[in-house]
Amino acid sequence: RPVVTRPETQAIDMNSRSNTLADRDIVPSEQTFGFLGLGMMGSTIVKDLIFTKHKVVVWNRTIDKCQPFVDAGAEVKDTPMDVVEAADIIFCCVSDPKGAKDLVFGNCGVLQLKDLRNKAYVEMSTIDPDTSMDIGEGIKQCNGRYLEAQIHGSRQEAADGMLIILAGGDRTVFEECHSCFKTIAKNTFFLGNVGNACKVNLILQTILGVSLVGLAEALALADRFSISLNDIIDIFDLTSMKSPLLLAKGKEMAKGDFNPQQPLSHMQRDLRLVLNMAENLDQSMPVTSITNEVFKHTKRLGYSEHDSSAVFSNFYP
Ligand code: NA7
Repeated sequence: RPVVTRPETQAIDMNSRSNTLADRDIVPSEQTFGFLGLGMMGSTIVKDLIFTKHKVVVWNRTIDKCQPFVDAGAEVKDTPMDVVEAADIIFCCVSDPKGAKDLVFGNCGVLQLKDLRNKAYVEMSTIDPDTSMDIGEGIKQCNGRYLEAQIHGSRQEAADGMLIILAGGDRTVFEECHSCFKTIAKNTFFLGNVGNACKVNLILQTILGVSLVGLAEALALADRFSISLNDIIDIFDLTSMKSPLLLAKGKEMAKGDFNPQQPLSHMQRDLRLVLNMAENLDQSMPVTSITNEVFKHTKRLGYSEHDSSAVFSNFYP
């Protein structure tokens, strides 16, 4: 089996700007915004918030990643708790539900501050509804306000300011985040109670995951017939089935270019969360279950950090 090399980590380009920002006429909120988690998504978001003149205080587990943001004008703090102390509205954007909970309930976490009056906490990490409700309850018990603001879109869409924000929880927080959301997203939806936005986000991810496996399996069959994958994609483009995302993913599969826009490990995490959610409802999800197995196996092949389109590799011996 060929050795799979990890994709190169791309350094954030602090000077790049999404073209959309010029047209959006953003008047920055006067509030101070905290940001926990400077991964690929978090970095891209914070970079644009600083550019649009928001006051930002940052923290990241690996502290070195904070330096470019400090150079660009942000303040850095030693712990999540310190960020909460310094900010009015705190965003969190980390890998998974466990990380999201650690930052709230853990040592030096948000709740160590005990009194969150006049503070609002906004969860952007992709999480399941139960985790969001637990976090929301913890924040509320300390008199804080809570909003889940799930970010739907790829890393490129984040860089283009073209995310979709799916929010649920405290509507006043949603409104107070307006200038931040306008900076990073093309659309925002307020979907009611805590949990609703997480459900909608995970349902969209189910459509994506299942579609990618279908696309990969079909292209692998074409390849076995020695039919050009580019021909298949060109014809697919002319059909009513076409979608910009599937076309882009098909091209990546044809080229074997799995530069991570939506890491495969995140896709599999989402499918796992979907299946747990469905399990609690006794909802049958046979296709999603198989899709999850395919992604799990592709992770074992070494493609966790590649793009979700690397699921194509699963169909080669
Ligand atoms: P990345 O680029 O993989 O970054 C993950 C970030 O999460 C990074 O800042 C990590 O810190 C941080 N992280 C992960 N686990 C923890 C724990 N346990 N405690 C503290 N911090 C943690 O992911 P993306 O930026 O692409 O995506 C982030 C979210 O946005 C994800 O939920 C997507 O679905 C949407 P590190 O730098 O490794 O110290």
